Amino acid sequence: MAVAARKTTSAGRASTSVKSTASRSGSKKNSLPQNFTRDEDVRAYREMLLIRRFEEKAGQMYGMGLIGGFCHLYIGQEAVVVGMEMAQKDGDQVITSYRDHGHMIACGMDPKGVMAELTGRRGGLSKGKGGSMHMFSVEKQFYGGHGIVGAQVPLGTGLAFANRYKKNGQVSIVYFGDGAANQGQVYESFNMAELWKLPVVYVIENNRYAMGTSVSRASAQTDFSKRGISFNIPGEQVDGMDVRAVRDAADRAIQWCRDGKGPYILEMQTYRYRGHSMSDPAKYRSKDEVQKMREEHDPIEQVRARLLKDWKLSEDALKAVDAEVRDIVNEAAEFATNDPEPDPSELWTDILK
Ligand SMILES: Cc1ncc(C[n+]2csc(CCOP(=O)(O)OP(=O)(O)O)c2C)c(N)n1
Ligand SMILES: [Mg+2]
Repeated sequence: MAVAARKTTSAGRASTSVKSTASRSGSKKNSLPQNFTRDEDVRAYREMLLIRRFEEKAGQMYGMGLIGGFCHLYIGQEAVVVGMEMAQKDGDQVITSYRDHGHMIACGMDPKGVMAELTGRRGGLSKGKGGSMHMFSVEKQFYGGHGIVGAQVPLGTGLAFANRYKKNGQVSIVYFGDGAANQGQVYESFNMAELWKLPVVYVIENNRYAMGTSVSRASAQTDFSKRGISFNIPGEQVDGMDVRAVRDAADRAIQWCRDGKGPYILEMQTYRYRGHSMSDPAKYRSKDEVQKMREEHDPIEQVRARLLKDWKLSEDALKAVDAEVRDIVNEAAEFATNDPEPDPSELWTDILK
């Protein structure tokens, strides 16, 4: 498949707060994030807000018993997937873990289809038979949704292998968590990716916890940008709460891949506001810690403040965006509540025999 035009354009550069570390030689790199244009800030605000409101609604519906099984919310981490997506071109692939609703929405998958899959309805993206962790879209180049920690890393590396084989110019974006980063299969993938110069960006979403275990308790090397050093893969630490810093780093990483230079690692320093899943009361951290992140680093509030102060958008203009987003989410929730469940005969379809 040919790669279409870039989804967004970049504006000028200015100094803000990205933390860039390891380059190919492991030395420090001090590049500065690009400022967004007004339209880019509006787009980032709208997309992050859509994910936030969608996830809040999913949380409510879970509480009402409309969603069963596991449900891992992405609230707090929105800038990562939106900033990455802003740097991608049509045709680039995305693959991630079970914390996947935000990734699907950022890929342009229909929120109605995602929500109806959460409630196990016919109109769900996997016909109501997959649930939160198992959705795919070939059309939007989204390859799941994987419940086995780290499993998406070799699979995403395989997508990159296919891209290189076909010489199609596409890049595979592989997301995984700080916990997953300690898995053996990740390093087997790193080795092959660098050896064969595969076009893959490994995005490590360091949200500080793997279930109830903090990074410092589980990881001997807590700087995840350095995890590729043994394989000569460059890496950067990025302020994953600042969508501009994410987009800026993503631009560099994706260009590196498109230039045929092989894989690239981005450690996104982010935070999840909710528990690991809906059943986690999150007693392993203080309420103050969460509150501080919300108050001082919230990715959506940062853009909102810029829209008001720097771009002089009115409160009414922002309210209009909020209302549009709420309508989309309410419509998705209504559909996901009223759509019928799959027919029992569907138990015997879509199965590998
Ligand atoms: C192979 C495997 N081991 C253990 C689990 C149980 N498990 C589910 S999520 C998780 C934590 C992963 O944390 P991280 O990679 O940081 O991702 P996050 O949930 O923070 O997004 C664990 C241990 C699993 N699903 N698969
Ligand atoms: Mg984690």
